[in-house]
Amino acid sequence: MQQFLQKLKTQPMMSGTSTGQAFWHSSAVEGDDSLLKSYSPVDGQLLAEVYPTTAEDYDKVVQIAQAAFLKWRSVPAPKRGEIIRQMGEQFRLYKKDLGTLVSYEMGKSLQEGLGEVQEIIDICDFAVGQSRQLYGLTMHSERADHRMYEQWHPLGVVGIISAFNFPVAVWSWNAMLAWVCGNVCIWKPSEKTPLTALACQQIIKDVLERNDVPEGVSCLITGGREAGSWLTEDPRIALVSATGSTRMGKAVAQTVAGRLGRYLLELGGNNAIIVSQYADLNVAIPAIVFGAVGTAGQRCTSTRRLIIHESIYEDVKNRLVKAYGQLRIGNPLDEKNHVGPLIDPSAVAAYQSALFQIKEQGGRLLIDGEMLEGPGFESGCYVRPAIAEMPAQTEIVQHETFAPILYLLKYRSLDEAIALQNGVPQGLSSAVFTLNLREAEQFLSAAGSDCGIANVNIGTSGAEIGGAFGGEKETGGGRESGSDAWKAYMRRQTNTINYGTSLPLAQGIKFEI
Ligand code: UN1
Repeated sequence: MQQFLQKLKTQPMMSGTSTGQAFWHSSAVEGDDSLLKSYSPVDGQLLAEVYPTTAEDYDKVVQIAQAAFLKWRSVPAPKRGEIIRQMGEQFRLYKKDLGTLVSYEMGKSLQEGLGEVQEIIDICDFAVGQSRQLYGLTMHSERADHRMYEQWHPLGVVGIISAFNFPVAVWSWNAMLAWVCGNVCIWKPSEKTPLTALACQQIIKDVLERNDVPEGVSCLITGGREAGSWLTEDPRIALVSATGSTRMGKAVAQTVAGRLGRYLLELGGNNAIIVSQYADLNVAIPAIVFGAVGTAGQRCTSTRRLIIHESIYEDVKNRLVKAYGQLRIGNPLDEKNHVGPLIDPSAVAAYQSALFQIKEQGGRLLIDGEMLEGPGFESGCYVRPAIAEMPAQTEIVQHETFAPILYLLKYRSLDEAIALQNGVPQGLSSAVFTLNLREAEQFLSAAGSDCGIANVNIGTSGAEIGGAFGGEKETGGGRESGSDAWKAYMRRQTNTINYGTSLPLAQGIKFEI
């Protein structure tokens, strides 16, 4: 990885122009204290200082992106797909380097860092196939000698605002599909993980250059909330795809809707697993533990609530406490460890505040969380995953705390369990563990889970890229990644063609002149 970081460092950052085809941009000067600092939560090291994009630079980026769009939209979609195929090859080549950097900059386990790069590779493969399947329907016209069909055209400039927890995969879901659809992209990564974003641009740069892709098809701007608002306020940005908190998503939605632009939101989750008396606990327990402590509870899909049938409640509880006792917390680059750090000290403070509120709201901590100190934990970002028994879905349970806290609740009937599962403002992912067909089908029916993702005998996290990813209610309603999510990056056009010698009007209207 050292070599890889070195390569990133030597990449020139020019002012007022681009760095080759992959465009990342800045005009900040040496010694500028507005530099974005990327600290690793693994060991507290300052990894890099990144120039933030200025408002002037942003404007130039958009102009270059707009010019690129005029060319890129006319490249045949399968040819665009071929370029994405080559990007997939590049990510295969750099999987270990990028996965390690993701793990080091963000703090997730190395396995999960590698898994994240695998998601990029998978969506590249998916997008290649998609490039030959941007299908529209044909319709039978009610008029003689007429043909009707629909086609899908690109939107233009797509803004992608991504979050720290999946610093590269979520960008790739958006960018790869947006590109095969003929759009150009401006990516604003989280200010907490700028280095992995720069790495992605560097990785695809060769492919863009080799294929003479117009400069500006892949743009990157760096900065905090202000840089995000440039995208949301700008009528030149046809679609803003944003991943992050519900609070951020509401602001994005209001601003973009105010200019009647399009938005695609992937916001908070508060994901529950129902553990039925018919569950195979040998399958359920590892799924629960991975869902709750994987990525230190910082996935949108992390398991936060466990709704357990009263007859097996004690058994499940005891097994979980035992499993948590075996968790190894520490440097995520050491493959022996299961749980790495939280992203930064403010995330630790939010976790500590949640633990306090749990006690205040009548909860009982079965495994008391705490911030870990001592050798190996110097960054101040490591915490012990906690389990809390709750008397009800109190205020803190309704809230998405981005940390490894698992709430236990008891139920008697499946109806009651489903009501609890649905009884929160968020609607991303959900699961039931049961071997009972009736229960499984009820959970998946219209009267079952209200989430965008509903699984049976699989946990809430770790979705494959082939399905549409996203959720309902405060999760924002957007769908990314697989299935027909590509449609969000295109505009539909209905075409009616008259190949006859007369002009019949629709609805049989007579109009003689
Ligand atoms: C996210 O947390 O924003 O399903 C994305 C999962 C991953 C993606 C999570 N494939 O857990």
